[in-house]
Amino acid sequence: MNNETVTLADLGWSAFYQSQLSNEEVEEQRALRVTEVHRNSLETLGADGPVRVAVNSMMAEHGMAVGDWILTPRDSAQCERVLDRKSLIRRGSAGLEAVAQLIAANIDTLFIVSSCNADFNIARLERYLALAHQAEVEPVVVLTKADMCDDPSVYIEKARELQNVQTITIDATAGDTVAHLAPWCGIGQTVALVGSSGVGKSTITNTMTGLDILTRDIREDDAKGVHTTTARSMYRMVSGGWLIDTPGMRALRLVDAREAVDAVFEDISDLALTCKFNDCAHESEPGCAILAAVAAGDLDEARIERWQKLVREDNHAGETIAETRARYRKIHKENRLGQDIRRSKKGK
Ligand SMILES: Nc1nc2c(ncn2[C@@H]2O[C@H](COP(=O)(O)OP(=O)(O)O)[C@@H](O)[C@H]2O)c(=O)[nH]1
Ligand SMILES: [Mg+2]
Repeated sequence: MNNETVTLADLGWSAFYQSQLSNEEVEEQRALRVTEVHRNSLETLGADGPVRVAVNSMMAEHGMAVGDWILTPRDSAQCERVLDRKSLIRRGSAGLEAVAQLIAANIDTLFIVSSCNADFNIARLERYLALAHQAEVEPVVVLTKADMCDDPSVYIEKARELQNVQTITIDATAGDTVAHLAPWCGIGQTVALVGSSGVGKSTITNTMTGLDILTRDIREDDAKGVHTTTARSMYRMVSGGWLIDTPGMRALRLVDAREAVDAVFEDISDLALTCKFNDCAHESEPGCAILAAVAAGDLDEARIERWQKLVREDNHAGETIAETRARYRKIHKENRLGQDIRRSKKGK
């Protein structure tokens, strides 16, 4: 991010944030954008350059993400307020914890990266679309390795299954990537990348920033604070915007995303509202609008299955520890019951 001076507008400041400030705050406070989040401190950038801010209890309670805007008095580095976010990417944490981790705030665009090859997978793209929808970030599907594929238009065609989503194909290693992604990467704009390993996220990052971040790739365990100093999280792009790359971006799971999943499958979820039973499982129930549409050839069964899978996954992600334990207990009990029945049958 070098030491060149930036204005608040360069950093993405807009009326959305300005309007949150009282007159007093306008006079006495300064706005800083969070570029790195560590356990006890944050790195931030403002109109007067970088400022290190100690994490106080208010921030700890609020939860901080790279990309956040905070206010401090002009002559101190004591954070007094975290401004409302226009977007927030969270993820469900691994294991039995029900707490969501904050990954990145105030992003404008989520580049959902896949390749013009076997990595291309509609179900995965749909999951990321739900994520973008939930985070209130504009999704753009970026298909890399177009240069290694005979006919990239095949993938554009497949991506049409994703409703109303912009899709572009690029060669991430080529310099013209900067021009292709420019509409989302200009001054004041912030982007993040998601996608499987090997699809070209680091290559895009290097091309867009002119840096060589590839060689010091962030490791997933950074999220636990193990290697927090290996990489910065918010990079300036050559086109003027910002790219947020945090370890948590690598393993995103949906949490509390039922509404977002339904939005990605709007045609199906709308139709489901007209089923006879409001807890219809769309399996064999009478009066099921979904089954009727499939029978009439109006709906693709594979899409319905993908929708249900995401809904199920989200149900589990949103449950509390107690609910997870109860679910496991129930499964365990059913298994035991099954064993008992089998055993008693054998015994006969
Ligand atoms: N030819 C070509 N190679 C690419 C493209 N995108 C990525 N690669 C190559 O694919 C490999 C994996 O890319 P990388 O950026 O490390 O993927 P990441 O795991 O998503 O960060 C590297 O060898 C890249 O040079 C592309 O659009 N065209
Ligand atoms: Mg990488």
